[in-house]
Amino acid sequence: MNKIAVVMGSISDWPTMQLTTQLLEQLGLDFEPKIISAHRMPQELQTFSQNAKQDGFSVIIAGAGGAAHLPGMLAANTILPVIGVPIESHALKGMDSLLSIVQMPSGVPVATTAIGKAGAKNAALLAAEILAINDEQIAQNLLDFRQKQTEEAIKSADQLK
Ligand code: RP5
Repeated sequence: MNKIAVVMGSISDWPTMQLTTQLLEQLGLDFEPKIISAHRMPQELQTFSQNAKQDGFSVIIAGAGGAAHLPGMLAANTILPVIGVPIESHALKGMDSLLSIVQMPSGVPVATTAIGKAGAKNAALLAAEILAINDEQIAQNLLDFRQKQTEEAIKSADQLK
């Protein structure tokens, strides 16, 4: 339990999704990175998403770019919360990814983050927040993260001198 799947559509998404796994690691969370392409690996997508809950996953983070059907198709096959990260694509700068992830039909939700790096990091934090509801250690790790972030923001004013 409390395991997070970090799924991406292609190895080309890894530089972005690595920001997710780095933050999960920093927060002390258990995660598994995977490449599952909605279009190139439809069978694998179905098998993974249908078994994810019984395989011990609690949250799925899914990053994809372009015609980014991965998060929505994972969500179609599971009631685990799915967080979608729109990868910044070359052609349309991630607007394509964002719109194809965020515009889910009613009944099958995907919690969609910002495009690119900020979204990848926030996906990790959102997953941690979901798990923190029932885990005091994760909650404390998140509070520590926030505290450090605040201190760094305050300290950054030193650079103005
Ligand atoms: C999507 O297509 C992936 O998520 C990736 O962002 C995009 C391009 O994939 P590659 O052609 O770089 O493998 O499925």
